[in-house]
Amino acid sequence: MFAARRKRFVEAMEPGSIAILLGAGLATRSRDTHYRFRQDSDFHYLTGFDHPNAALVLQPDADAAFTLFVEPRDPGAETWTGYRPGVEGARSDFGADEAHPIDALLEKLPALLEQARRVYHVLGRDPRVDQKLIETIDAARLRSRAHAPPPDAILDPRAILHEQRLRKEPAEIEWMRRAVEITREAHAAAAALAHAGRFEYELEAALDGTFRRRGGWGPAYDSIVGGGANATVLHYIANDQPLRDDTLVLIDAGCEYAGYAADVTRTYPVGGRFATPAREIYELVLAAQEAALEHARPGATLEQIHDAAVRRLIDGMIALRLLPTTTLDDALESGEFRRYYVHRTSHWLGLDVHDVGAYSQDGKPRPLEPGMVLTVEPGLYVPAGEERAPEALRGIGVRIEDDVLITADGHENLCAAIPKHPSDVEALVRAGRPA
Ligand SMILES: [Mn+2]
Repeated sequence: MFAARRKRFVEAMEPGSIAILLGAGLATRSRDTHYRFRQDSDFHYLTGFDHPNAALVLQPDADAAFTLFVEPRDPGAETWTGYRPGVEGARSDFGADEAHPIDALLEKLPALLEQARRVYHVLGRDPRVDQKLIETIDAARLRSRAHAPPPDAILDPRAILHEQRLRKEPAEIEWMRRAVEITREAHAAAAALAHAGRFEYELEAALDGTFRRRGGWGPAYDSIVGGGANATVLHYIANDQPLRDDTLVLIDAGCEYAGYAADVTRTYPVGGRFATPAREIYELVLAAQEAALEHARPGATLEQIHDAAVRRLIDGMIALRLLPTTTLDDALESGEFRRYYVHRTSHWLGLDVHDVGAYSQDGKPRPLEPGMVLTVEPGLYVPAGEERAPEALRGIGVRIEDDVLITADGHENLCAAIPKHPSDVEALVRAGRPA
């Protein structure tokens, strides 16, 4: 699978070029402790090599078409931090034609660049590599009368790679299904705890527990568990407040499985019964999501999906007296709906939760194609201090988010098994006991 991806990548490179990509290092959490290692998504995509401080070189025209630079075996270090494949493992287990210790990268760069016409490299990741690259190209330019001409451009490999990653392979779709299935169970476990007196972190713990118990990496992004007005704070991750009766709790949480993210939001009524007016807002957001999902098909655009959601939301905002206008056109023109719906409706989903891939082509929204995976996540948030809103609506936030695979004739909602209709989410909460 990784070899096939490298082959497709290399086929899109310009003739006579070389690609040099760096893997991720360890990130410091505090003093001498690190965050758990996660490989750079592009590096993982091309190699499956999930160990820190590696680099890859692709030279389609050379004998060694695929070279890995890795941390060498080191029994002393491995006692502390665990197994490393080392140079030998890079060849035997990861298919490298050649492998070297990562410390040799800088010194080998000049020889690698000798025959290259173009260099694919992401600048700004490691200043030492950037510096060496520029020095080498400069030195070659001075010698170019006697030698082959130096590379005349440094190109961004992501232009190729991210188009590739945008269209998911069958295996990737299976991992995403698995990530969503674990997320379904996690949401059910958290929803069962959505009772007055419970703390937001108790729900988060249920999410985390399910993600890990079922073999996921953990949350694909910091889980949002926002009770009451915390639901109106879009990236609320403190998750340290108690839940109160007659409020909602918004949970935006997805499992990462085999590197792939699920990204799912549900909004649950604390205690298991939607009160008015929270129910009206909930039903409005659900209707907006259904309207948006109708446009999730080949040839349509994220712009059309967003537009369908916005129009339905505006209808509801007018009915709820959230807007001073009474017509859709006025509301669209004034943009005042953005007071309550500040984000877009969709983003790509894959190895990264906000996955890579261009959103437009030639300055226009790009048409959807089979194999693309995206979220559809309308919401409505009335800030607690928004004095222009009817008082009863202040502090209510709702979002409903599904993950969708574009198919040949429409879409498959990967989250179809995660309840979202009002009576079904009420039942999920009531399946648990009050605190
Ligand atoms: Mn999302």
